[in-house]
Amino acid sequence: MANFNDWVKEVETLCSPRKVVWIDGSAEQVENLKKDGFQSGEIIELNQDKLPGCFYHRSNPNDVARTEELTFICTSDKESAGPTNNWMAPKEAYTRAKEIFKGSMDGKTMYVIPFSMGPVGSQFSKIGIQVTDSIYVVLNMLIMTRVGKPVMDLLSSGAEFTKCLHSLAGLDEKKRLILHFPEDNTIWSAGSGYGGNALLGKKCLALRIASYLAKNEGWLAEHMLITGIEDPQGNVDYIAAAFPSACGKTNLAMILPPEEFERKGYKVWTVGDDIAWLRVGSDGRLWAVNPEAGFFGVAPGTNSKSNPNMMKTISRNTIFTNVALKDDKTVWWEGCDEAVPDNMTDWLGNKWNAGSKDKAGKTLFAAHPNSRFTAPISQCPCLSPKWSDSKGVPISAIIFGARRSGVVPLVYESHNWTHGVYMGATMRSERTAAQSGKVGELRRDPMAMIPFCGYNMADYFNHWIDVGDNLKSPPKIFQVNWFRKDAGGQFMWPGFGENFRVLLWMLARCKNKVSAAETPIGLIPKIGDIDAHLSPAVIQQLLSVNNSEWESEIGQHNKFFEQFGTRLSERIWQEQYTLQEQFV
Ligand code: GTP
Ligand code: SPV
Ligand code: MN
Repeated sequence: MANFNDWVKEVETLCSPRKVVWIDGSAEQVENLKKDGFQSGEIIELNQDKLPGCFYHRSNPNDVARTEELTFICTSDKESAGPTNNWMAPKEAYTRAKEIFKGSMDGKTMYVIPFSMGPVGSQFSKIGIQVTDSIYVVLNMLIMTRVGKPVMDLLSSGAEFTKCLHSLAGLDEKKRLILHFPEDNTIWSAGSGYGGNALLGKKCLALRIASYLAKNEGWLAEHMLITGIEDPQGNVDYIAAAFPSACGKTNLAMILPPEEFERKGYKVWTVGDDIAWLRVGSDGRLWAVNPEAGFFGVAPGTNSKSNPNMMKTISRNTIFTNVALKDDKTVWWEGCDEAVPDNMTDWLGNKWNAGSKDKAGKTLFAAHPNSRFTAPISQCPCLSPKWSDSKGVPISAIIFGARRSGVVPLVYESHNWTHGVYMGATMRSERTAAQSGKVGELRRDPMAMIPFCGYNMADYFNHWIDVGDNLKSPPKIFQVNWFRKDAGGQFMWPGFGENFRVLLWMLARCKNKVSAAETPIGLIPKIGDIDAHLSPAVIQQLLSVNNSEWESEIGQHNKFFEQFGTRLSERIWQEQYTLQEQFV
């Protein structure tokens, strides 16, 4: 592997910046970066009395979410990327991107950020170097990853690293490309300054590149939260849960149990809210690590009732992106604690008042639906003392969660690991604002990984089965759906803190403390075992499995699996046939 200094020199020559600054994360350096950012207008200082250490950023209106259609896996062989990924031949990708990066930092500063995903120096962590011309990206990376001298020491001792090159390239949509070269351990991202497109340690490294490495090294990189639930006796059970983007991971990761459970002594301990790296431990259990060091969470809907722990977390040292700005230089978003104030500036920088409409007469949001906050995980009041343990935490239950207004019950349990893998693989969910595209449209999102799997998804499903074969005590696998609606279009389940009741049922199942009812698709709770303040009729409806709906649902999975040809394990097909037989 080439020396890291050689690589940095190489990209410097390509991008031709005015100067190069190595980021060490010192307080003095951060202050200087902020000052430069305030001066250039890239970031705006917020009210330091009310929001100490906080600042604000508006992204380009054409750059507000991940752009999956411009995201590519560049492997020498197209089949390695598989039918669910966009693919580009590495040679073509490098050639096209070089044209974009050539001189892209003319007159600008090139920042070099050595970072670690996972505790620095742990044998399970991965390090990277991100080069970028955006101060906003640097300040985000300083929160989301571990940056500093210990990482430099590892690099100096010759450690492997992921080469992450990023340039705003004028935020020109025509120059936007998010390229992954798993075979070269390299990421090149141009033309976007937003979230998962630009903070390359996150989705690009910790999921797309990591999933590829994980396949070869025998572990899993997943789009999952990790959290611990402590019972009144002081036992802590950990869960890992995969929900598609903007479907409730952050909220579940720091769920506040309903008061009656708090009084009994239940507690929740957050380990991570977006990404989990999972390994088979020497004890035959599955162990999970959160590779990140911060939260990049959805702002709208976050308030003291839905997520009080997050409200405390983001009260200081937080970056707010694309929310609305009040005239006292504090922030506001739809679904926050405060009624609509007068005289705000919206995420586009325009004056905004309640009822503001666009030219077509459509009501405008003050905050973009995918507006976000970036906050250090260390500020989370319910942070697990084990959040940075290099061994991770042992997982008792894996949860797949979809956003489905119909069909999918509140919760059901798989018969075994392979059936659970099938459940995850066949997940469909309604599209959210976290990615470009039409919100609400139903799309396939196996294991919530459709945008993030760095290799052929058939191999990925097969790898999940292999990992299960290596587990002596596999976690139980469940599917949940907090989003089922009634005939009037209202959510039937109150969600948020109330989800705790469903977690308790799942954990009771893991300990064989409660029985379950058989349905054609898996095991559901018996009415009365979900301890909620809802009428039995509503609970029954939430848990109902409609045979004709499911026959149609399952029938549609054939087409999805067929595209993988013979590459897909017979064991997945077997699950499909067994399920279909239930309906004939
Ligand atoms: P990413 O950061 O994009 O990966 O999203 P996420 O999965 O962490 O989603 P998050 O927890 O930020 O929630 C996204 C949206 O779903 C927010 O608007 C929440 O208010 C809403 N939400 C979360 N949990 C629930 C729930 O239990 N019920 C309902 N109805 N909405 C929820
Ligand atoms: C997601 O979209 O799943 C996110 C936000 O967590 S981003 O970092 O943009 O990927
Ligand atoms: Mn996410």
